[in-house]
Amino acid sequence: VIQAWYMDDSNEDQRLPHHREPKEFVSLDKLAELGVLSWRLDADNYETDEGLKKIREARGYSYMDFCDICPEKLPNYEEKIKSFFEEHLHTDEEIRYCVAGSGYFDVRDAKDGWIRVWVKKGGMIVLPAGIYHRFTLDTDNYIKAMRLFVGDPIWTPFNRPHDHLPARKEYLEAFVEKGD
Ligand code: KMT
Ligand code: NI
Repeated sequence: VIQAWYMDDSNEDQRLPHHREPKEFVSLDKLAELGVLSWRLDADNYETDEGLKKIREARGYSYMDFCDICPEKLPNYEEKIKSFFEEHLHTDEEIRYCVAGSGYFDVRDAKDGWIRVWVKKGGMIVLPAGIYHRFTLDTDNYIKAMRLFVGDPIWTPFNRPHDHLPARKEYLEAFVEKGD
């Protein structure tokens, strides 16, 4: 339910997979080294799932809502789709649990290459505060995601560059500088 790979640098449709030739897959361990955590959960039973409950308790994810990304349900759909795909960071974790559909979360690696993380039904992903990233639907054009947050949510995106933010500096110290 979660697969990741290095992207090519073609300017074709953002909803296409953009594999390199030959394909270069990225392991979930490598994602974890960048601070990107992931789990496989039972999306058909998210209301009662003990696995989800444990993660929420352990990580303090008290807030929860759903984001249904299709033209009928998302106000200002075209505008939002565009802004999701602008490279940005947040000052808090971005936590998404795909309960239907699928989508691509692109994250920057330590050398500024794009890794495309394909999250499908049952996949939950945590992007750490301060990582540059973006989101797009894939060619199936639909995702329903649970959004989680520690306390009152702050969704503000800071488009790149925002390198002076403490969240950015802390991210680099924790996950990038040590690795090189
Ligand atoms: C975000 O912050 O990029 C989003 O909420 C994208 C939609 S969640 C699948
Ligand atoms: Ni974001």
